[in-house]
Amino acid sequence: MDVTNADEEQTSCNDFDGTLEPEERLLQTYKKVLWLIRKDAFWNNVGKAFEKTYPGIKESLKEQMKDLEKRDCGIVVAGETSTGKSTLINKLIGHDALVWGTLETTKTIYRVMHSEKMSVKTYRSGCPEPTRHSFNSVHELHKMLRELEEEEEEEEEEEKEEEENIDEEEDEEEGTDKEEDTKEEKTKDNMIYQVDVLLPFSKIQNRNVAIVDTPGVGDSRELKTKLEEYIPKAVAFVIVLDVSRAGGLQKHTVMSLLSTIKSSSTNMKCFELDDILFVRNKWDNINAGKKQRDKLKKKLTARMKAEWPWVKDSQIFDICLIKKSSDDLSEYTLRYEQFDDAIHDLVKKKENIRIQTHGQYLSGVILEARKVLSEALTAIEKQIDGSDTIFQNFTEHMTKTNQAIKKVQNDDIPVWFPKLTMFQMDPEG
Ligand SMILES: Nc1nc2c(ncn2[C@@H]2O[C@H](COP(=O)(O)OP(=O)(O)OP(=O)(O)O)[C@@H](O)[C@H]2O)c(=O)[nH]1
Ligand SMILES: [Mg+2]
Repeated sequence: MDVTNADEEQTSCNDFDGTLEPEERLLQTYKKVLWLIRKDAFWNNVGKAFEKTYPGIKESLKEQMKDLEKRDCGIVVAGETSTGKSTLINKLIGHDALVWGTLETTKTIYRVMHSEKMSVKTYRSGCPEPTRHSFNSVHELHKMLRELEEEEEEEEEEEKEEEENIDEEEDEEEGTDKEEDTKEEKTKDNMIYQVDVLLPFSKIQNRNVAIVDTPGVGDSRELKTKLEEYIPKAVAFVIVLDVSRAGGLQKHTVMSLLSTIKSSSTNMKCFELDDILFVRNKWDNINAGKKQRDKLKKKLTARMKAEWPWVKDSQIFDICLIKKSSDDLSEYTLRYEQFDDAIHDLVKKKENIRIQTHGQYLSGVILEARKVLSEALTAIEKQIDGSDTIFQNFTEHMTKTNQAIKKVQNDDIPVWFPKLTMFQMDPEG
């Protein structure tokens, strides 16, 4: 899936697409560095020395490239079903855009991004291009999202019925399998696997970080799969808990979520555990005085830390998204404001994170390549055979590389990129 091809129109959502250009250039740089490292002239001479600092470099470079290819910079909002994920995102973006409600389950991945113009892009399996719809008001946009959710619900029900029919028919006779397979494929072929929601955010006017609403973890295996498939693309998480349900922790759901995140994290180069925020929502449902609530808070925090020792107090936010006017819940309003600030900081931190992370990694690799080559070149200079053109070519490239890297060393990270492309080596050269 490539968001770049989504449309030709000049809108600010293209600002999001605009980040692809440097990413593509970075990918080319990766390919060229890999080409250089694989070359016999490099590998046979300095491969061992290089692997002292970068063990398994060839594999690592391929893994890094895969990570860069994910492109998404998503802050994923996840948790058990009906904990308030969609309500939370609506509050963050200042619009009643996403579908929420006790009976309104989010059924797919929604990437919410800032754009001056309002639009929705739907991605269906089997369709190479997303379909784009433009809107003049949030109300219209919300109405369309509601229709999409209803469509998904109908499909889900149809599939369930089909599954039941298949089970019954399988019992009765064999041989109709092919017909049923095509039916099932047809439904899956057209399935919405992702929706982009573009609209102006009141505060988070960031162009390439998406806040991602996900299906709640509950009974549906299919919805859980949609979430799990998206997890490796995430750069941060907000885990939403309902304090009034299942002991306030939904331990099993969160445990399974965190273990999926952990097992994916070796291949998530732009994510660290500090980038997980926990939101404990629905304090209004705890029918108790302040003292008892505080006691419960402490207990929940202690249980969380016992399960996940890396969790810090600053990562936990006790909030209340909906409250009756009679309740004194001002401390939750204050904590929500702190959460709002934390999200803004996270968005800032994650802006252009793939380019920054991979740029720094590549700079390090190239720097090391320069170092080991300089050392090796000095050591064997006298042995160079004048007729060995490949080696001469190679040393020329490396001299250029050395000069360019020197320049990079003297610059700040934000301006390193154009310089990096200067010393890309031509694989044909
Ligand atoms: N009492 C109370 N209800 C809340 C609070 N926050 C959200 N809700 C309600 O919880 C219900 C579920 O909210 P959603 O935002 O749809 O929850 P969700 O996590 O997105 O649900 P799924 O998409 O089904 O996983 C809605 O009826 C909200 O109004 C809160 O702080 N207190
Ligand atoms: Mg939802």
